[in-house]
Amino acid sequence: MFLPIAHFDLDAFFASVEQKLNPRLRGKPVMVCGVDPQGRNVNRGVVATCSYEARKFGVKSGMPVYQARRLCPQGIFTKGHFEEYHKYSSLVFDIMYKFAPCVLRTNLDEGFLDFTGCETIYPDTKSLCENIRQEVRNKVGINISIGLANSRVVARIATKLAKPDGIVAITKSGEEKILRPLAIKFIPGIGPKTEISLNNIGIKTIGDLIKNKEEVIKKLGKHGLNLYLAATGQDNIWFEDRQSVKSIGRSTTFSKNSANINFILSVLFNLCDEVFYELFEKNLVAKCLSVNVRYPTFEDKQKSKTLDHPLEKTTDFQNQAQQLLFDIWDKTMALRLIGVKASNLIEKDHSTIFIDEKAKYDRLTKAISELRKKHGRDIITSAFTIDTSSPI
Ligand code: TTP
Ligand code: MG
Repeated sequence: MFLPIAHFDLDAFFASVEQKLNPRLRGKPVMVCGVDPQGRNVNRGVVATCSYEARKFGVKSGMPVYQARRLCPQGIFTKGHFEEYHKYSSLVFDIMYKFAPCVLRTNLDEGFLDFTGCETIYPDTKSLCENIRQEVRNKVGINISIGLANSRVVARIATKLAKPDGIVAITKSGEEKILRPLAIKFIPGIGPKTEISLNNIGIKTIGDLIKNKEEVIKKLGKHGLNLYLAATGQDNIWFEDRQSVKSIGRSTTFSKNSANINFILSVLFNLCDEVFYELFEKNLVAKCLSVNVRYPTFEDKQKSKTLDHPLEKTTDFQNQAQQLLFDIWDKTMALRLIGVKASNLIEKDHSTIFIDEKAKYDRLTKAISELRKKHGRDIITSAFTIDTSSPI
């Protein structure tokens, strides 16, 4: 069966990584706490995620830890491991890059594969995705669910139906039969408030929403139209490559506190490189750059700079970030975390491509970006960014 779009999402991602790292946690209800969705340490008393064994007790992401303890007193509560989640995420994405011509990473544990135009090489994307699942299971050791369809929105709904550890394919003709009876909360973009307000006017299923198109649009305006498009299997604004992003940032908590300037700069340059290429991919440029650090005492410092002109080269980006870092760090005190963020984002002005030097650099950036999409991020890196593993 050929369906062009696949969506994948790792099962209970942070908890699965913890179970993989620590065999004693396998098969047990595990709650991961004290991290945000990017795996960064946070002081919040909520469960970031929990294993499927814990979900049987009613524990959910975002639930206060005390409530989770009450529901599942025998559960194992563990803190998160940021570097490991990033490492496992890269392992999974490397497999995706190997199989798919176009990979869109939407989250650490989630993304889309686009096989449009690949009918000849991949006449059966469902068996291909079964192979991908197998490879992730064998090489990475965690479970993954995949949804296949003709559009991103339906593929994403299919993944929800496939969970845990499954695959679901929804063809165009199957859409009506499978989607219409589902509760409206299956539509991406419907939060609890919209769900209640639509339920209150008798709209409970996707089929109800389609039948009451005019009423939904009257009630919710443009949002209503987007929901209608999603309900009928058409990609709406949430599924276009996001242009409305407000900022793009990356940060790393070191495995050990470090004052080693070479190490710190290599991490900073690596983060800059990731942000730079993500901006490039989204056709955006930043008008503001910020760098933040965290000291072992958990004191945070941040410095931002509004830029006179967009930074068109990775090296300019890195130099600017280095200056900001040196404004907030005396090069001697140990650091615990470092981050970089590009904000005040605007669409790239293509007129600049007529300037020779810039055009040349853009072609280089594009070539590197394509290589990374195909073979993984590590296929080509700046020499400055290599030494990221030795904080001392
Ligand atoms: P999800 O993919 O939403 O959840 P999950 O992978 O834990 O479980 P599943 O996909 O099988 O339903 O999120 C990916 C990771 O992001 C998750 O493992 C932990 C983190 N996360 C949070 O820290 N807080 C949250 O509220 C959510 C939803 C996720
Ligand atoms: Mg997941």
